[in-house]
Amino acid sequence: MTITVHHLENSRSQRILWLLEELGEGYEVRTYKRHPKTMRAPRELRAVHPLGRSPVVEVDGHRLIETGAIMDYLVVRAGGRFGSPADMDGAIRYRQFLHYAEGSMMPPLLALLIIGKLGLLGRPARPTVQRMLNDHLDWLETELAGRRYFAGDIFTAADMMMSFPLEASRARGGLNESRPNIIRWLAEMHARPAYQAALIAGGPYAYA
Ligand SMILES: N[C@@H](CCC(=O)N[C@@H](CS)C(=O)NCC(=O)O)C(=O)O
Repeated sequence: MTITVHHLENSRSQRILWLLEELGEGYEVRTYKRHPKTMRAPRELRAVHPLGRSPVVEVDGHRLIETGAIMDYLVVRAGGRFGSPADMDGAIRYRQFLHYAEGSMMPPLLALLIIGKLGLLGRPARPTVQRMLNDHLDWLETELAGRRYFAGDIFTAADMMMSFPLEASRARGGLNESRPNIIRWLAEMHARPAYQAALIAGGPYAYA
């Protein structure tokens, strides 16, 4: 059965294409362009799901939203490939990062995006939000000091989930070579053949 990914260009739904490439699954991409001024998704996406956000995935007769939940479903469906490590510590970290990426890390990044759009009006809020993001980046840098991947020694869907917040941090959150473990990890992610194949499938993506 065909898997259909409703994908907004330049967005976090890129991660779903990446996972499907890693899994070697066939899939169809419907790409939506952002409004050139507002950068919002087009109205057609609301016909797919009332929230009008991406990703939306049609699979096995279901229509799924929410990147982490979609990843979880696709991993389980594939017999656990790129899923939880077998050891308990690894399993806990896997689940933690699968949820943390959108639940905790994206909110300050979204705030920074809005602050940037507000120009002078947003300026007073910037240092506070930047400090919040720095706390995340400092912690993640130490997490990757002793481990190659977020869950442990093996590459998992938790790494794919963490890619977008860390790419966005590099684009607008001050992440740079002063945090070498994160930068090393990002370079390794970007070098994966499936990551590169997903870029071709997904069209414009400013964060790679
Ligand atoms: N937590 C959700 C966030 C979904 C979301 O906000 N997607 C953005 C893409 S970066 C979107 O569709 N934005 C379109 C808009 O705001 O109009 C998920 O991970 O799926």
